[in-house]
Amino acid sequence: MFYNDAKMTRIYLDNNATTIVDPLVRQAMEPFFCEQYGNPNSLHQFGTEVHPALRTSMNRLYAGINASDKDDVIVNGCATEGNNTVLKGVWFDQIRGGTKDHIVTTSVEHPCVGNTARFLQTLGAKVTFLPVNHDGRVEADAVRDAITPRTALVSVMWANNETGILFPVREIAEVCRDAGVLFHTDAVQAIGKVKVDVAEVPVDFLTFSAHKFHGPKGAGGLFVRRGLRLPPLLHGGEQMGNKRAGTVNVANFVGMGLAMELAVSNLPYEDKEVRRLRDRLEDGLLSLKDTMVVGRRELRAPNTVFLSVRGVEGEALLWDLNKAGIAASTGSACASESLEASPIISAIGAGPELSHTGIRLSLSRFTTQDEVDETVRVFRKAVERLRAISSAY
Ligand code: C6P
Repeated sequence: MFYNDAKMTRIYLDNNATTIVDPLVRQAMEPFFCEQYGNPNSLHQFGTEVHPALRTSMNRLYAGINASDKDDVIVNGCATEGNNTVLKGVWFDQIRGGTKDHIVTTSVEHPCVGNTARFLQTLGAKVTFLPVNHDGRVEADAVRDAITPRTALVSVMWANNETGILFPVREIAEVCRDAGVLFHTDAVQAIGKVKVDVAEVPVDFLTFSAHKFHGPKGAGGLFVRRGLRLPPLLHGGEQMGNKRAGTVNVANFVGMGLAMELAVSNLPYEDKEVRRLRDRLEDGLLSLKDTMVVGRRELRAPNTVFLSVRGVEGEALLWDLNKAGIAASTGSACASESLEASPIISAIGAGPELSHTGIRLSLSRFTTQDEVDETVRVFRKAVERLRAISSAY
């Protein structure tokens, strides 16, 4: 259990929004603020002395996703940047003015994919937003059926941020490879939760974000398969081999590399212990009547549960939990001010009476059993209180 100075409970179950920086990561970053603060592009010792740390970090990123040294990993500012780079890059390089003008994606991507695709529509791109099925997934057959001779790119996330549902990216990647169409996956919610191996899954582009796996905010990565070109989103200096201009954030880059290594080495713990705690939490919450979890357990990342509680507004529940020191969310953190129903709840075909009742709880390797048990206790009390005053229940 975490306590703040006033000995208030602080339980953090919003790890799909962001994660605590691992103390080892913070320690590794520290020398790069006030000691080794040189610009790595400078030719003097202040610049060159950071090179070994950057090389180590890059090697850790390659190893973490099993990329080959012929592939590219471009370090950038966040997954939003990586996803924009892929969609807009393919638009500029492959679609604009060519014979291909079609992108296939899903209706449940993060807004940095969905809204970028919508922006490209205004420039003339044709976009298919595939709906998810009752399992909350898009199957490879649906992708195969959506591909036309004009399709340039398919973009399907590895794991959904709201439900944790894992998409069949390997099958989808194979469909795309066979059809000669580029395939991008947003693996933000997959790294550190399930194995992500670009040698096994033939993706062309893959994006990730350090703050989702106990690294710093403001650091992301974009994998680009060998031989593929992607114009930079940011033009300017020659950093990242002309693929991403702007002075490298050395501390963040170093932190992300170590965070990746730790995330991958902790995968067995994630799969066993985080999964056990998530299942314990889920079982505790499901013992309340009229509750429903979105997505079958075996199809979900081990840390996430997205629950619908009949007769209770997700926001009201969130508020009660927050008052008790427990952090959860009703969905994506960046849509938390939207009054729209959660797209995933709508997408799985739940009726309007369920559309505002969703709540996401997401664990990490720092979550303890005490925290889970306390959350179940507080959650049950909050639901009973809210249902007692609800006219809809
Ligand atoms: N999702 C959530 O609460 P950035 O912050 O740009 O590094 O990551 C954006 C992003 C992209 N793809 C997926 C699948 C994501 O989950 C996120 C971030 C958070 O669900 C904050 S909105």
